[in-house]
Amino acid sequence: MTTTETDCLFCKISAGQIPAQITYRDDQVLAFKDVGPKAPLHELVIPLRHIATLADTTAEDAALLGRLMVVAAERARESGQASGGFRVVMNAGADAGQSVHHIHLHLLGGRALAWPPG
Ligand code: DGP
Repeated sequence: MTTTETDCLFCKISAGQIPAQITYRDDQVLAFKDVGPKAPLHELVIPLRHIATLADTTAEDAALLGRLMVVAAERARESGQASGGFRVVMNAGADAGQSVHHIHLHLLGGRALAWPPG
């Protein structure tokens, strides 16, 4: 089931109301290129269902969260840009720098990635 929030940027992207470079879509998950890429490969993987932050998830969301990871891995493979490795990260809340309040995995690759992130 998909739910959308009127003011949510990523709900608007999933509804086609705001353009994005879509790389993957199924009945629950969407992936698209980040508008300000921080690596040669930088895509966002989101659920179609609006969930504001990872802190709002419960055990009922486990399968959906797993699907986000599986899609990220598929995109890493299919992109051809992550043979040396890749990273998936989800910012949750203000201190982590979450700026769009619809959960999303960042898929980053195509260059060596420093650790730890800032
Ligand atoms: P975060 O800071 O973790 O909430 O990441 C939000 C990401 O969303 C950030 O890397 C930039 C990206 N972003 C923001 N607005 C847009 C947009 O309109 N289109 C696309 N494709 N990405 C966006």
